[in-house]
Amino acid sequence: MSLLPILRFPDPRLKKVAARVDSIDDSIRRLASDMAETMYEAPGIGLAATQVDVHRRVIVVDASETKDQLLTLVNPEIVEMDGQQVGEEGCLSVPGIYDKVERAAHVVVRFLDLDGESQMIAADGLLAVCLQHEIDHLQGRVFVEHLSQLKQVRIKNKLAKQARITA
Ligand code: GNR
Ligand code: NI
Repeated sequence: MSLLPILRFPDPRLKKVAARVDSIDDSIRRLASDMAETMYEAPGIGLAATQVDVHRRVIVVDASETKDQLLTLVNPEIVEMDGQQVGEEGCLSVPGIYDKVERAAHVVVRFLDLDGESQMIAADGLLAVCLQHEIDHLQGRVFVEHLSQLKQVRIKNKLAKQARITA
C-alpha cells in the first residue's frame, strides 16, 4: 500500500487519454489499491489513474457518507445517460477551486471489476456526477474545462499564485 502523488492542473499530463486495460493483473490490482488509499487519505470521493500519472482506464469511487462503498471500475463506459443536474464540483487536481457543472442526472456505466467480470452500475445524484467526472479524467478532461475561458484563466492564475506561496 502506498500513497501516490496527485498531478495538479494545468499539468499537461492530465490531458493524456488513458489506454484500455486488456488484462487485469497484479499491477492493476496494486494500482487500484494504492488509488483507493490515496483517495481516502486526500480525502476525495473519486480518483482516476490519470491523476496519479498512470494512463490506464482505472477509476475508484466512494460517494457514500460512511466511506465504506468502494467501487473500482476498469474500462468504465457510459452506456446510458439522461436528464440533467447542476452541482458544485471540486477536484483533487484543482485544489481549492469549486464551481457548478452541468452533468447528466442518471447514468448507467459498464465496467470490469478486479476479477475481470463485466458489471453494470446505475447511478444518480452525486455518484452519477462522480462517475462522469472520473471518466472525463480518463479522456484527458478536467472539470474546469467545462467552465468559461475567463474562469479557466482565473483558476490558472490562482493556482500559480498558490504554488508560489507554498514553494
Ligand atoms: O473529491 C472529489 N469531490 C467531488 C465533488 C463533486 C464532484 C466531483 C468530485 S470528484 C473529487 C475527486 C476528484 O478529483 N476526482 O477526480
Ligand atoms: Ni478530479
